[in-house]
Amino acid sequence: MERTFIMVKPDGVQRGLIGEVIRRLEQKGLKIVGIKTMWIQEELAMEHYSEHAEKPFFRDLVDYITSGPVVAMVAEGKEAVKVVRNIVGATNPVEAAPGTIRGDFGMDIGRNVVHASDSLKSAEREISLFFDADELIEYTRADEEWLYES
Ligand code: IDP
Ligand code: MG
Repeated sequence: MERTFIMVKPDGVQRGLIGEVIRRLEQKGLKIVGIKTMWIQEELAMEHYSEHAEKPFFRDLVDYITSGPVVAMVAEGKEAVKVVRNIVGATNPVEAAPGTIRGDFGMDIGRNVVHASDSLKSAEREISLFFDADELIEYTRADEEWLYES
C-alpha cells in the first residue's frame, strides 16, 4: 500500500469542488487517511513548491496557492501515487483528458484545481510537510476485501 498527498487548491475550494474531488477518490477505492482545511502561508508554499523556485511562474504559483483556503488530504491504496495522478490528469487542463479532474473542471494551467504528488518520494516529503503523524489514521474500509484480490 502507498500513501499520497492531494490538495484541493484555492480555486477548487472557491468553486465548490471539494466534494467532487473527494467523491472521485472515494469511488475509485482510495482510503482517505487524513484531511484538513488550511490556509497555506508563504513559507510553506515556497517549501512545497521549492522544485519550481527558478521557474518564471514561481511567484504567481506561490500567490495562487496562498490566495485562499485549501483542503489537504492523504489517500492510501495500492499504487496510490499513480492512481491519483491518473484521476487528477495532466498539469495543463487544456491537455488533460476528459474524465480527469483537471480535464473536467479546468481551463488554465495556472488554475488547475488540484495538486497531487508525482512520485513516492515527493509523496513522503509532502505528507510530512502538511501532516503530523498523529493526524493520519489507520483503519480498514468495509469494502477492501472486494476492492483487492488479496
Ligand atoms: P503538477 O501540479 O501536475 O505536478 P508541476 O509541473 O509540478 O505540475 O507544476 C506545479 C504547479 O505549477 C502546476 O500544478 C500549476 O499550478 C503550476 N504551473 C506549472 N507550469 C506552469 C506554467 O507554465 N504556468 C503557470 N503555472 C504553471
Ligand atoms: Mg508537481
